[in-house]
Amino acid sequence: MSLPPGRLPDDDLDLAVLIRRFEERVLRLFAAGEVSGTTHTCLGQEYVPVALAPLLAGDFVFSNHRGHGHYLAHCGDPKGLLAELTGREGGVCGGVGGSQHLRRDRFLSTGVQGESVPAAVGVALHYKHTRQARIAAAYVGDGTWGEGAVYEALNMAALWRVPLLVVVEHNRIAQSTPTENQLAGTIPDRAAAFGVSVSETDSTDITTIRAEAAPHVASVRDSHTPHVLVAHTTRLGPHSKGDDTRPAEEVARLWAQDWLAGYARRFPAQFEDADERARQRVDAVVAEVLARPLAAGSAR
Ligand SMILES: Cc1ncc(C[n+]2csc(CCOP(=O)(O)OP(=O)(O)O)c2C)c(N)n1
Repeated sequence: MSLPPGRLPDDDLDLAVLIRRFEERVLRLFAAGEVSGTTHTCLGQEYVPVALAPLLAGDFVFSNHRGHGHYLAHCGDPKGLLAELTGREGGVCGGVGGSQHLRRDRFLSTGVQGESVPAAVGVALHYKHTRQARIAAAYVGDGTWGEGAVYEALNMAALWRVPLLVVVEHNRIAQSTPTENQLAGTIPDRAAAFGVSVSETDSTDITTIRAEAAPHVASVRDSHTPHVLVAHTTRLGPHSKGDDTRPAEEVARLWAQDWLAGYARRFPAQFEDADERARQRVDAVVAEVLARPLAAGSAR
């Protein structure tokens, strides 16, 4: 049965709302002293990994400092993630990695900007040599195009023709620096300089983004040609915890355009059901995880 235009399948909406409620709770838990190390949330950007996750099942996903949504979309497992953030038993990495350093199966995140792209090229080269139909995907921010490693990696990826997908979550800010103050030219032009193909999307609709990305992901997989997918998006939250240096009016303007609130206005009944499920799930995850003992290797 086809859905009305713009209406998301329940699974996609459930996952996106779960990520939103999870991230909101992480900020509250941080304020309560329950989170070890630092944390960066993906508030406003949830829909990007939700859109891409089904296209990348079985692939290697590299994530960055803002990786909770990536982890939840690609691996599920909110309990393992929360236990990792709070240094409790059962954390993805035994409570040692924290928010930015998650490793599980074919998922790896790093807090070092740009570090993932060369590593992803290596994994992609391995997949090519061993004739696996897998690709390596790396999520990076637009600010990470200030890192030289990204260009060395793109150079080798194009030269060696490896199945690499770079997903740029282009939120127009890097910590406190607006993109226009630090990026000369454009990201597509920079990728094109290496002969790497680029696609861009402004959409916040999960179904649309997935449909747009599908042929590019298929081409990376089938033709072993790297691709850069630029998703124009919005960071609604602070860079990390309470460090939003943008004027309050600008942040208010961004929240007024929140993609999820817009969805809730268009499909209120479906949204309310999904929201209730997400809130209950996050409540249950928090209650269970915080009742666990601290992990032996935890930094707390
Ligand atoms: C090599 C390196 N330099 C600096 C930092 C500190 N740092 C963490 S996130 C960040 C900004 C990242 O901006 P962007 O890539 O646009 O991603 P966003 O935070 O907007 O998602 C900075 C400077 C770092 N983690 N790694």
